[in-house]
Amino acid sequence: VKSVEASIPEPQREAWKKHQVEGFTDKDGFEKEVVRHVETTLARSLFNCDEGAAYSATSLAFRDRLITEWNRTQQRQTTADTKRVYYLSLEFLMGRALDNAMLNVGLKDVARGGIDDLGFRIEDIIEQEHDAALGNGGLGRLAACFLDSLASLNYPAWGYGLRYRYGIFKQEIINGYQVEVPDYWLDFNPWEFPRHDVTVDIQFYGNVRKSQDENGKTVAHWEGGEIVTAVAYDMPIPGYATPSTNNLRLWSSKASSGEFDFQKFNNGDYESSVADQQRAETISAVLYPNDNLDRGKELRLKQQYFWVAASLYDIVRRFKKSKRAWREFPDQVAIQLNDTHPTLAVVELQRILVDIEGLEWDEAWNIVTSTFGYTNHTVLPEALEKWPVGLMQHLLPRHLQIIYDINLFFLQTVEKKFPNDREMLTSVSIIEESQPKMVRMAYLAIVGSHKVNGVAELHSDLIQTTIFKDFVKIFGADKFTNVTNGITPRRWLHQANPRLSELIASKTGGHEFLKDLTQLNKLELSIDDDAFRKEWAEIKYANKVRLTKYIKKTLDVTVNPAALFDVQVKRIHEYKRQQLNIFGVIHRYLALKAMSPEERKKQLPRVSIFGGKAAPGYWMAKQIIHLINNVGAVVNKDPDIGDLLKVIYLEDYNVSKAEMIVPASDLSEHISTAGTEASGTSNMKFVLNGGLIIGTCDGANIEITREIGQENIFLFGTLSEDVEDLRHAHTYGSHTVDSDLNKVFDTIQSGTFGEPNDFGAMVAAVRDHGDFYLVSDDFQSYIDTQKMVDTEYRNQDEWVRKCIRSVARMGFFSSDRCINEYAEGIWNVEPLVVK
Ligand code: TH1
Repeated sequence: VKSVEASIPEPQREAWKKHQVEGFTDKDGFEKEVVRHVETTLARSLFNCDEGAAYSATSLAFRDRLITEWNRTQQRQTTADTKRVYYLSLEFLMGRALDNAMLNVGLKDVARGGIDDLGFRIEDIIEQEHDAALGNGGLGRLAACFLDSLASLNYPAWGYGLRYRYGIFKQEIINGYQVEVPDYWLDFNPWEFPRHDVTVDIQFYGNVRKSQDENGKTVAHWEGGEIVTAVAYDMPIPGYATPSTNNLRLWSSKASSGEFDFQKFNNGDYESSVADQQRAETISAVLYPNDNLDRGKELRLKQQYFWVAASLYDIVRRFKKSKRAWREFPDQVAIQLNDTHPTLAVVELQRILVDIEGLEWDEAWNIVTSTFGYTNHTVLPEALEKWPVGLMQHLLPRHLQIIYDINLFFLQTVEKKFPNDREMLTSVSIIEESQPKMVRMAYLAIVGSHKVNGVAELHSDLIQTTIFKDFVKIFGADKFTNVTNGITPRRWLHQANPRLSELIASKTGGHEFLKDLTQLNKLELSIDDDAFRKEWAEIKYANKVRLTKYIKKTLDVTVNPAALFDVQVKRIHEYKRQQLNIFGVIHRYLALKAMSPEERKKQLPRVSIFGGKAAPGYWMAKQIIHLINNVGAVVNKDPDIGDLLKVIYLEDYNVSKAEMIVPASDLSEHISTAGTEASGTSNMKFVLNGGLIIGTCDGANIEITREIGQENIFLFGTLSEDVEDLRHAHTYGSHTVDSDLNKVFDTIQSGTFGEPNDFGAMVAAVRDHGDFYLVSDDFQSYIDTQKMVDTEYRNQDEWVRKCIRSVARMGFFSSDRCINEYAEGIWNVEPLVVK
């Protein structure tokens, strides 16, 4: 393998070296770069440079700096010829890049000074950036946190995804209803590098012809159909306090040059040749806005194959340059499947090895299964991907054949292990014998990988004992493992809450905790330090004031920053139970209304803050949003209530808003029906920022409780092992709803929050249709637990102590720990330090 340097002939090397870009290191150098970019790259006069232009120029200056280290990292990885990790994810919820880049390269203070000299405030410049919102929620944000950790820990790793022209829609709330507006984010994106020379032609449709080679072996040829071209766009991913800068490669679709039909064009059919062009571009046009839901759309399957095929072509091309034998592929390449969305990669690699490279099936299959790992993120049946066999046959005829062969050989091994067990065979078959027949993607992912992991302990136990239990019998328990999710402390503490990060640094011996989060435990030594606790509380208050101002500005509602801020921000979903929260709020409102003015004066003021998007086609989720807004409209202007209760719906919740909201929370809600939330990761962010949790025994809440101590968390509700029995009882026994919840329902149906029939279906889901999410079972313990919260919040000194103790014990939840577990237990890769 030649390094780039070696490819330049000796006599010219001097000139190249002399002019190598190093990037600025001080304020003067930074200012020079900004001014140069304003004048040349942006072609603007210095005298009409607004905040937008200043943002652009600042980003370009930092981008230039990143490129140098990025090139160096890539060269180092290529020459070292070590194993790389490829993280395949249909979603990367990156948020903003500038602040992160400044902090990771350690030049934010330099930039602050420079920006100030040039007449701007750095906070205003940061605010100019449009979020890169190529994801729905936790799954996409997890991928983004993983990229940060991979780079920070110096792992040679690439992310592969799709470059959607439209990210997750922008949410507007109009008359209390969610309205979706397209998110066109690419107008100016300084963080991406188009690689017009890195393209891959991707085939769809067509048919399969079989022939015999000279040895009489049958060879499959996938012919005809249509071709779409994938173009690479690269984004540098800087590590924190290390020169390592990894790559996120996103594919964009365009018509292949052959596709622009010159025949049609010459025949004067210009319009239809342009239409072909646009059809090709549609593939990477839009992110599907469903979280935890599979809708089985043909275009989604096209997206998946397009992205997977381009990525594998790229990975294989890189491997082939090393001139190694194929059996060494798994020593050079680890590919992680982020949920089942990239599962076709298993089939595509088998196809490349067998059909194109001519390997024997078994040898190829060994390589494939040693290469892949599969992470499951949900047990919800509506989220488990299945594709109709007919659709697969039409779109990817050769892949369907390979899937049938994979299934055949797999079922043969099952048959050997469990002779005459027909039930077992039908239950684990990759092909579901339904009408129509379906390909079960999770089963394919399990069969095609050497490790399968869940994302929190309870979740990993559940997949091994429920949805995948037969596979544990077949493959053994060792194939299944847990890697509890984590979050990057760089973005979710240092960047989102700079004052808290400084305070922690002052008590733990500098910012080392950002590289080793377990060092937070030193904070416990300072817990009796009055000045420390005072400063801690002041920071929380300042963060709440900031959110208060934002609420005033955007919603024109005045809230009291001294009130308890109770926050639930996440995708809207029945299983996440925002309806339980709002029913609780209505209950609180009714209780306040029933009090005498004297009694009211003794109550603790509370602000209930909601935020999150509903999938556009998820009617019930949209009803929930509507109810919350309608309750807010009544409560917030009720003179009896005043500051005692405010209900806020924050529009368009996204990563950059989370960075403002999370540090301002006193209490956050993670109240899913037990057994439904695989992990949750915002729970970790809230605790890390000095907020407490009210939550169910679900997902990572359980491990958070174990780490921070049960006296520091407000747990309530049904346990996962009791869920099935309760559901059964609701449907087959008599299901009654307690009187407090019935009063809430009666109030809703009396038309207090709109028309009497507005929320009939939401009420009926609990009262009459089996209450699948156990809202009625958990309501009373939820209300009682919220009462305990009120009581405990009054004792501010003890509350602050609980917050500090919790933060001190959160070290486990760094995504660095999580990535190290993947590296050791699944990928078998080592860090590679640059320079
Ligand atoms: C989420 C899970 O719901 C959440 O509990 C978990 O913390 C997160 O993944 C990260 O592990 C999921 N998001 C999606 C999105 C789609 C399909 C399945 C899931 S599971 C589109």
